[in-house]
Amino acid sequence: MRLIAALLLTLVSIHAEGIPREEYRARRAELRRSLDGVMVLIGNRESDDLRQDYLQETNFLYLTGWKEPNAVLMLTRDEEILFLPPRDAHLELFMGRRIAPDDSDAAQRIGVDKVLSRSAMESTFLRLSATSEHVYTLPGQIEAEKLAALTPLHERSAAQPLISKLRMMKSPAEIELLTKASEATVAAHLAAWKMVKADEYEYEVAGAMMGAYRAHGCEGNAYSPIVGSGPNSIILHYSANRRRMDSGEVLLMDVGAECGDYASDVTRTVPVTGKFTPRQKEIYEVVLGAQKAAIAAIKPGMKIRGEKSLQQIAMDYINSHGKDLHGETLGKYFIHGLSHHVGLDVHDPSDPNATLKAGMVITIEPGIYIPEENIGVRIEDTVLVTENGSKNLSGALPREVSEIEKLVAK
Ligand SMILES: [Mn+2]
Repeated sequence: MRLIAALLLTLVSIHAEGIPREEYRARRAELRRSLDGVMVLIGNRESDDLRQDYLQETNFLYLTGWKEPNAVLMLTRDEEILFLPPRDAHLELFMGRRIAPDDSDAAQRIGVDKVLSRSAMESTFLRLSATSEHVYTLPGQIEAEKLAALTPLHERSAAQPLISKLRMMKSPAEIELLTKASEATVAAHLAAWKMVKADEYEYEVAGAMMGAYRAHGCEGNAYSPIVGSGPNSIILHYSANRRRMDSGEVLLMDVGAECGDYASDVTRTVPVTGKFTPRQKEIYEVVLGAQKAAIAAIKPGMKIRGEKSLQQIAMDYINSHGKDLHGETLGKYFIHGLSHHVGLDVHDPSDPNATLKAGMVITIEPGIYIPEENIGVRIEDTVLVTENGSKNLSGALPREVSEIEKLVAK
């Protein structure tokens, strides 16, 4: 009995910890139904850069869950074949044992229909492409281009729109991981706020945040942490994090955890000394108002950008609240997009013209950056679109001025 209970517990936790293998198969099955030809997807190679961990190409990861280098996937309506490099005993001394194409149980262990050696790629591609006239590839994948060049008369089609269409709609297992990543990110921001003070370096704050979400069971960063104080708060993708913070400045933290390969993307802007100046507070309230207006407008059918979109709602709010030092409206300081999809990638691929549907996960991140005043404020949450509106996955992290001033160390 006890053994069965332990086994059940393991099964449950496997499910809670990641994407079940059947889901990868279902994703491929759905994609394959939309194909009229051969899709060739190239997994990432090993990086020579020792500062970089191996990262699988995320479309490849989405469809296979396979995280080892130099794999290739071919899909048609009728077949799915994963190509792996042959066993390399010398390499395995350095990298550990890997599944190889001549392992009899390779396909079963990976969960795909068929595994072949990379040496069979050309002949298999020619066989698969003989029965149709389309080859689907991702941009910039040279190995796929070389294969496609073997069938010069075939029509070339883009793989990304077909995969993005699936990736935009999150499954319950994906939503669970995105929620976990967001909760760990909330904990990281709260941990950082407790230690923020003048004369500290930005990287100390970044380090505390990275430690906090790892302590919450998330394996790493969804992107390079952006911790920018004072003049750095106005630089959108500042990630050097080398400056010493001063009192009287704002500190912008755009930091998100990755959990089971899924990202969270959360930004808060706090006063270094625990109290905003009146002007900082003024700008902050405009950004917060814009964010609330946009989040309140999220529902299925809404658009992210364009006419009558979430972007428009945020921009209208910013342009109708507050002024710069010259009496002009603030919209010109909101210089980036309000929203993007979040998933395996922090900027998850999406169809820019798609309307929102329940099950999509997006950010809402208005910002105002005024170089002349060294004030940059961005407030960003990761939000699930629901049938009736939305659920803010990082909503447990306070946004109100009074709450932030209470929580940031004096
Ligand atoms: Mn973002």
